[in-house]
Amino acid sequence: MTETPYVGDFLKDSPRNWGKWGPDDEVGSLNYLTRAEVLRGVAEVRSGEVFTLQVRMGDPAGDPVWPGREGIQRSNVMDEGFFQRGEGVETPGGAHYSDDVATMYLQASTQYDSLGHVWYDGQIWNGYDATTTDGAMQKASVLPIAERGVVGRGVLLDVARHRGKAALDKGETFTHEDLLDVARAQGCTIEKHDVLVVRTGFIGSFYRQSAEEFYDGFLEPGLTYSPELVQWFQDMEIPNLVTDTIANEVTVEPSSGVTLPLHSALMRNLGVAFTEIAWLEDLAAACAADERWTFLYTAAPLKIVSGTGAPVNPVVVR
Ligand code: UVW
Repeated sequence: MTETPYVGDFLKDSPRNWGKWGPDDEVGSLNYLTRAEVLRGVAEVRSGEVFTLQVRMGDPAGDPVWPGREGIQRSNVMDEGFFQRGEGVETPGGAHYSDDVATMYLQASTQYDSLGHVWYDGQIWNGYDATTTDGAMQKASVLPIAERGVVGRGVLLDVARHRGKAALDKGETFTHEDLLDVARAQGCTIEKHDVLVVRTGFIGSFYRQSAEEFYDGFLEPGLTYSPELVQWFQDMEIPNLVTDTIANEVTVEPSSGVTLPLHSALMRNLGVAFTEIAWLEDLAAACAADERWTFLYTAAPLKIVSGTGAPVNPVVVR
């Protein structure tokens, strides 16, 4: 049996955008989303329909998360019961109020990863030293992405629908060539600087089965690494990859056995922003109904100082 290569060796010739936007850059390929790109996105709006792409947080059915993480834990710390028991602090005028406290993994809902979220060889995005992650991310945290915001032309590529499935199977892969085939079949084009919104149906399937079934032999479907795919992202100057899977790519790259190599090749090396666990079922149904697959994509994760990532509720207008 051949040994799984070290990711640094596996990606040794992979392109990098470090320094392209200066030595202090923390938002990477989002720099491609200039004002002209915002207007290109706005020009896609036709019907005024609005779609929100976040999954529910704290759903009684459970929240889809990477194994080892858990969904948000939310509890009331103030409600009418407190006031009825005389434990609430009455205020002049007598209005009552509720309060919640929540703890969560920042990657435990629809989220933006920070560009420094994954690394190898002791360096994160733009060449910052990996020790800048110690204790709190001093570089390439989610904050600069949150403060910038993400607005551009989005294109939905519905791989599941193209393959005639409600959801792709565990471990099922596709490439950038497949994305181009999907676009052709949908009658749309992927343009330079588009936000790629890729549907596998996998997060939708979470809500149709038990957690045991969903996590059994956990192996998400998704894009799979090849040097050609990475070069295509580089040539197309893709700013943002959005998918309805927990980690945006097939869990284990089948030919090498490397776990999540696109996190390193695209996020760490090219600075592509990753949006994961997106809810795409409603948007996909609308796109299929009138065969319009492009739209205005907008998003801004929460402004969490030093966050490794942050929840987000992207808004699409079509
Ligand atoms: C991991 O870091 C494992 O995945 P994600 O990008 O979903 O946070």
